[in-house]
Amino acid sequence: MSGRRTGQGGPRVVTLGESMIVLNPATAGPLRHVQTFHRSLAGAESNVAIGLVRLGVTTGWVSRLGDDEFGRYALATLRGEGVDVSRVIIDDAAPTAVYFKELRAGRDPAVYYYRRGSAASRLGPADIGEEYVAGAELLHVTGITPALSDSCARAVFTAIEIARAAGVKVSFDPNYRSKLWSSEQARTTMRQIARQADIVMPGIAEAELLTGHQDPARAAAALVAAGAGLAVVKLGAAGALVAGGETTTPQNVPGFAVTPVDSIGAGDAFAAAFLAGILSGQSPIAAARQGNSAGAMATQVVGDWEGMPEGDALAAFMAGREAAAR
Ligand code: KDG
Repeated sequence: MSGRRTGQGGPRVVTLGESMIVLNPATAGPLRHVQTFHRSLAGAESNVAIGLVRLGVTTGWVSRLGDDEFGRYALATLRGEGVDVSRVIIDDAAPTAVYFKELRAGRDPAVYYYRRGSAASRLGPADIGEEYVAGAELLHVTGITPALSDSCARAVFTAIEIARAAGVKVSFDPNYRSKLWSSEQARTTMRQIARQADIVMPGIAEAELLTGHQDPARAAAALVAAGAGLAVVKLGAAGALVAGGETTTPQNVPGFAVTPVDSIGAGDAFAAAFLAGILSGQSPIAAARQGNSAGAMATQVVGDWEGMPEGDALAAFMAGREAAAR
């Protein structure tokens, strides 16, 4: 998958989905007691887009944003990070979505969404530029977008159809969000997507949801048997299991021991660095090691994308080199 598709001026990777304003609490505990929030941007697909761009891979993000202050902030942030936002539609009929994080000692944060009826939930098949997707090397989709609305689900399947017809690889991170749909709805739709994807990157629980196997190695093998070219099950701090390609038996790629300050976005950092590795011709094992490193690094910074590493920082982390603190 290394090398540029010829005759196209667009980004190497295209992704689509919803970005929201995230309000990060300044203090831990139930939100009713939190007085101060720090505003930032969130959205699994735009997180991956930022991560890819930071690793030198041109990436475009397709979506709708409200014609409001938060929409303008989201657009400026993504543009500032170097993501191609030329296909983003400003929709004056609906707002940009918002979500709140709640910090809980010793556990992953809880999230509260205010996104129903948002501008991004109005994304539809007509918003997917055929040439834009067909000119890329990779289309990246997640299981969040089809959960937002029927038109979003159709947009995802349209993008996949365009990609497959044009020989563009498809990667899929299930990113199951139980607050958006039932596990039965999610399983049905996600299986349809996984079957058509070249690369499937679930977490342990998502791998079980997709395959019925609790054991990640069996789940990874089942995903490959169901049609995925490569299956990578993310195991959190324990690393990742890689199956498919030249890896006949699922192989464990160990993770890095770090003390997280914010785990949200680690999976997106993994996805970005893994995909960047594959796009640059690395083996799936080497790409997973790079993904594990980026995932660990992302947990060291508060925010969903702020901790996504640039190439130099990633290389230094992987080599065990620490930047001097003083
Ligand atoms: O993957 C991190 C995401 O959970 C976050 O940035 C917000 O897209 C998001 C979601 O739907 O939860």
